Amino acid sequence: MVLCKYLALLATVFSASLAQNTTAITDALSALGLSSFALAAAALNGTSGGQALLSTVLSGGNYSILAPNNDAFSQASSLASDNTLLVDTLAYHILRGSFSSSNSSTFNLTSATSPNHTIGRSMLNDSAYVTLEGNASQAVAWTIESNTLVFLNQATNISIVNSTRINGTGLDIYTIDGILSIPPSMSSVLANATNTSSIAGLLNSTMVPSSNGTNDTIGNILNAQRGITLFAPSDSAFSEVSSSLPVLEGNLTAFTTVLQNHIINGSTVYSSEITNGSNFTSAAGEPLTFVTNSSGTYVTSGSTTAKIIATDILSMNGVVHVIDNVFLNIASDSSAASSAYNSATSAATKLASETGIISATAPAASSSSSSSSGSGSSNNAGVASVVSTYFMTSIVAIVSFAVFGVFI
Ligand SMILES: *[C@@H]1O[C@H](CO)[C@@H](O)[C@H](O)[C@H]1NC(C)=O
Ligand SMILES: *[C@@H]1O[C@H](CO)[C@@H](O)[C@H](O)[C@H]1NC(C)=O
Ligand SMILES: *[C@@H]1O[C@H](CO)[C@@H](O)[C@H](O)[C@H]1NC(C)=O
Ligand SMILES: *[C@@H]1O[C@H](CO)[C@@H](O)[C@H](O)[C@H]1NC(C)=O
Ligand SMILES: *[C@@H]1O[C@H](CO)[C@@H](O)[C@H](O)[C@H]1NC(C)=O
Ligand SMILES: *[C@@H]1O[C@H](CO)[C@@H](O)[C@H](O)[C@H]1NC(C)=O
Ligand SMILES: *[C@@H]1O[C@H](CO)[C@@H](O)[C@H](O)[C@H]1NC(C)=O
Ligand SMILES: *[C@@H]1O[C@H](CO)[C@@H](O)[C@H](O)[C@H]1NC(C)=O
Ligand SMILES: *[C@@H]1O[C@H](CO)[C@@H](O)[C@H](O)[C@H]1NC(C)=O
Ligand SMILES: *[C@@H]1O[C@H](CO)[C@@H](O)[C@H](O)[C@H]1NC(C)=O
Ligand SMILES: *[C@@H]1O[C@H](CO)[C@@H](O)[C@H](O)[C@H]1NC(C)=O
Ligand SMILES: CC(=O)N[C@H]1CO[C@H](CO)[C@@H](O)[C@@H]1O
Repeated sequence: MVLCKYLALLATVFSASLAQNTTAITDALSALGLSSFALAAAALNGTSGGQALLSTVLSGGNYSILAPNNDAFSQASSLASDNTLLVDTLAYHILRGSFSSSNSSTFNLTSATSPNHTIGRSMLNDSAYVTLEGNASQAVAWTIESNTLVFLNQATNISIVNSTRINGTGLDIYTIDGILSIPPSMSSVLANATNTSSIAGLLNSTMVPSSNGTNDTIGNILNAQRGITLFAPSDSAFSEVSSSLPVLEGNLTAFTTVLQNHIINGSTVYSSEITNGSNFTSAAGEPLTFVTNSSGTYVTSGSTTAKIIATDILSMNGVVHVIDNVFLNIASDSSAASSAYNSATSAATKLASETGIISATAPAASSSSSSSSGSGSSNNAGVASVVSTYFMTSIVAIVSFAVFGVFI
């Protein structure tokens, strides 16, 4: 019935490679009881984007399909009325690559050696929903909690409830018990995540001149960047420095530099890419160094070390990690910032073809820095004079330079 219609459709519209093993696919989908998923996939035929997605996935290569079960679909009324959202949502449910090393049925989307969080890349690359660096497609993050695989950043727990490999194809199908939501903009992620309402409010209420000469919130300016890793101080971290904040906010230059020292510009660095001893360059051009030990992972900027207390909060244009301290670091190095941004941008071209688990060994973010490591105070003095020159001549230039960290 539904399945047969779906398969007939695929056979006529799409490449022969699927038709080759129609029987196996029919068996797999019906054995998994995925009639709603089959119906949704069939609806992809209605748009050119959907046809492109299906023909890519079905014409060869390894993909892992996270197929919501019928109960999950029955609760997703908004999908039915919006074809673009349907295509993009289904694209977010298809991971690039195979995550299972054996042909046998398993619920595991990862190997035992994976880091706590496992990150894979989906097929979602519509710029209406994802603006990562290098046109990378959006990531999906999951973890194992009490022997159950759970997807992160979802309003409710979504788990894998069954899986199968379709013989004769590169396709693994994992049945999941919910529909994954696509990561929203960084400002809405911050407004919604646990412990990040202070920074959300601060970014939303601080107006700065944007590159086109109009005033805009820092939140909107950050949302417009491609590839941002934000180390977001928690609400309690902000309350501990509350006496410094008004002073800082009164000086846009200092405020912007402090904020930049919480950001890696041009690179979306997931927790799996942060290893003991890794060293990235902040958007202010200063080192962000990482230490992992039995009590957790820590990040240092200037003289302040913070513990990373939540990771891999995905956004449309990057990722947020929550930290338990504010880096009140006004040091900056513009040439180190541009050089790090430039090398991140060139490394990012590889991301579009990335498959499998995203980890530190994958071709991902790299950092480079030509920063001289002089003492804090002499560095600050040099930066301060550069900053005040800019500040006097053109606040528009300094702030947009400062926020983007790349344009000079
Ligand atoms: C899991 O999938 C297999 C086929 O791969 C099927 O035989 C079995 O009934 C499914 N179990 C559930 C609980 O859906
Ligand atoms: C699927 O798309 C093809 C090509 O656009 C069209 O010929 C066919 O009628 C469509 N089928 C359905 C069921 O919409
Ligand atoms: C692993 O990730 C889960 C979900 O984010 C978190 O609750 C747990 O504390 C993490 N465990 C470790 C050891 O980091
Ligand atoms: C915010 O979180 C709530 C509960 O976790 C969820 O229902 C809602 O959809 C989220 N809103 C956004 C904009 O992500
Ligand atoms: C897939 O092939 C393997 C061996 O290649 C076989 O053991 C397994 O039963 C097949 N699965 C299905 C669903 O036919
Ligand atoms: C199709 O799948 C069956 C098992 O389901 C397998 O025996 C057969 O080799 C597959 N055919 C092709 C052409 O790969
Ligand atoms: C930003 O502030 C405006 C008005 O102050 C408010 O309406 C909006 O909800 C805020 N947005 C976020 C993401 O906090
Ligand atoms: C931007 O804000 C500044 C400071 O509040 C103000 O002087 C300026 O007129 C504003 N510019 C625009 C284009 O609104
Ligand atoms: C200026 O840039 C901001 C992004 O920072 C954007 O929201 C705004 O619409 C732009 N304004 C004009 C007039 O282009
Ligand atoms: C703003 O902060 C910078 C350091 O980042 C400092 O050099 C400058 O003097 C401050 N400006 C004012 C008006 O206090
Ligand atoms: C990080 O890189 C910077 C710039 O290359 C260097 O000065 C600093 O010593 C490095 N820190 C660590 C802990 O490796
Ligand atoms: C069903 C299954 O194979 N579960 C395994 C998934 O991986 C975790 C961690 O490696 C194991 O503990 C489960 O037994």
